[in-house]
Amino acid sequence: MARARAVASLDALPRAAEVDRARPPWSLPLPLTPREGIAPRVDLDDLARRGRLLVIDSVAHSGAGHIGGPLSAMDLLVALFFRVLRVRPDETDWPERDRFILSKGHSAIGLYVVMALRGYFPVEELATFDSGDSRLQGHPDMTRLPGLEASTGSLGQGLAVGLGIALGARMRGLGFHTFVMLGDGETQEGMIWESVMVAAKYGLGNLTAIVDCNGLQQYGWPLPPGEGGRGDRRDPLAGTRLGDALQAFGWRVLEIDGHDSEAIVAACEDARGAAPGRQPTAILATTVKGRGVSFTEGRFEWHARVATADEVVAARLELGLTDEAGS
Ligand SMILES: Cc1ncc(C[n+]2csc(CCOP(=O)(O)OP(=O)(O)O)c2C)c(N)n1
Repeated sequence: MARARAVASLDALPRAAEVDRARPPWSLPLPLTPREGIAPRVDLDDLARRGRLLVIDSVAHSGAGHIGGPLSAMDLLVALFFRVLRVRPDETDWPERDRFILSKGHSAIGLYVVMALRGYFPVEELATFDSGDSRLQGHPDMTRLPGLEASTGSLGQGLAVGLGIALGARMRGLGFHTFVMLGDGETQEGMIWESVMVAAKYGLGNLTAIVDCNGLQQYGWPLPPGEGGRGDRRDPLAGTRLGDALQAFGWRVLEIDGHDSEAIVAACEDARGAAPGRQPTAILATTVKGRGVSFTEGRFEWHARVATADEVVAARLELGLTDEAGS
């Protein structure tokens, strides 16, 4: 990916590697005792607010990256890593761990932020995001960062990887669950539907797809038909009912508010509990692209914009992460 030009005022940013290391705004009730599998009770909404600021901050620090998708997915990622996934951040090759694949790999910074908060690596390492020698590449690279189950970024591929893992688990008699997160725009990729068919054919109840349904893609769909200032921006999914299509292929479908932490946890546990029924589950999570900050919400321009210094400060204020204790 071409690196965006750093703005002149970037030096004024509260950088993870400098200012924030002295007084982390994301200070948590650590340690999170990772070997318990599920993290002890913490406020998921509070974590998500911290996560959103870290996304904006890390992208501003690196000068390139995505904002809209990571922010729409943040509540899903936090709920998964803190309540749903049975993982051991200090033992990433634990054979019985649940598998999570971020098929919409451009939202990598959202995943890294949550992994850092969960204890996979130091939060300070987020300051290396997207630099050449970093473990935290712009798109997930499983050869660099332990804890990633797949390298993604070319949309459409993650569900195929997940179904292979789920099928392998079945054949080896392992009881873990595989979760794959997709973008709603990503479901336009044909390979998704090949995977949907195969997962149903083999009755992979141990596979769950979570679709981040934020209704926008890279260039939004802000123009009515015929007004194509930058190609044809009409929504090619308009009129397609994703849930009906998945059900027709033999999947269970759950529809939830993707910003409601309890609903997310309940749907994921429902999917896990339904595994013996041999029907894969799709969780269609309605979200808002850029969720959490007024000037990024619902704006396709923030798909991959870099915040200015003023915008970082404004986001911090809106997210309520400004007081003395940094809480
Ligand atoms: C095969 C492929 N085509 C195009 C892209 C470029 N691209 C990156 S993100 C994106 C939009 C994805 O939209 P969606 O899946 O809805 O993700 P979200 O809105 O959650 O960011 C596109 C077209 C890509 N990464 N891979």
